[in-house]
Amino acid sequence: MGLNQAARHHYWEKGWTVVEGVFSPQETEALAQVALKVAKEDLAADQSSFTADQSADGQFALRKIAFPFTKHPAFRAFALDPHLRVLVSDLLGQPALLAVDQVFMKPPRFGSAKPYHQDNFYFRLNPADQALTAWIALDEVGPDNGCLRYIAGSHLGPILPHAALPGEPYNLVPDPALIDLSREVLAPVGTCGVIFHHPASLHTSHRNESARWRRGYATHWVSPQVTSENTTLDKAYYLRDDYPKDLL
Ligand SMILES: O=C(O)CCC(=O)C(=O)O
Repeated sequence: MGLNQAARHHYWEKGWTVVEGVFSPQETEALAQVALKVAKEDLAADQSSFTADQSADGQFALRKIAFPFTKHPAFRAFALDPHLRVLVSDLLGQPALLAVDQVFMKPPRFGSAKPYHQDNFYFRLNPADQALTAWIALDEVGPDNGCLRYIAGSHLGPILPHAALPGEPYNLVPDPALIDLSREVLAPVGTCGVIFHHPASLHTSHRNESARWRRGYATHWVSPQVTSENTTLDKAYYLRDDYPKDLL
């Protein structure tokens, strides 16, 4: 099933769109459990501030699983789900190739904020209109547990200069004076839903203040025409020998 007209319009006008119920509750819950297992393994191997948060009482929690596609076959099956790919292709107007992925973890009452940023400051993809992020909700996500927030229409503006936040070298952010918070819109989404956002969309998420998890599986897609000004696509998944040939 493809994307409806209203969802497509919202994406191109505002810079993101929410599609509920893309995955089944069973498969989503199974992947959420895999995410916990992989995060535990990753945390055992690396508790550096680049990947983990530390609470006031000294507990560690993984903030992000890097390259989950390479770490467990369940991520691979999930990311290459045919329904998801149809929706991505609909937005790109081109065949969709999976380039890279990550899971953003926010444990209950612990997960830290992700400050405002534009993905294309990091990725440098061209043409940006033929690339997007599909952020898959592995939990019900609302204002209390750190839903995504967007600056409406920011994808139509330039990529802003970003600089590291004091004490958070992994978080590169634009000058707050350049972010028009009056245009901020929250994007709650149910478990199994997907938020698609443009690489130039300014987005953020707050700390998880709730007693429940907030896990988001971010899959980053490009069309065959897209190139990067940096090394983002050098190890793109669609270049791997084990990427299904019929999806190229
Ligand atoms: O999940 C988050 O809090 C951040 C997500 C994000 O920055 C992204 O998917 O590009």
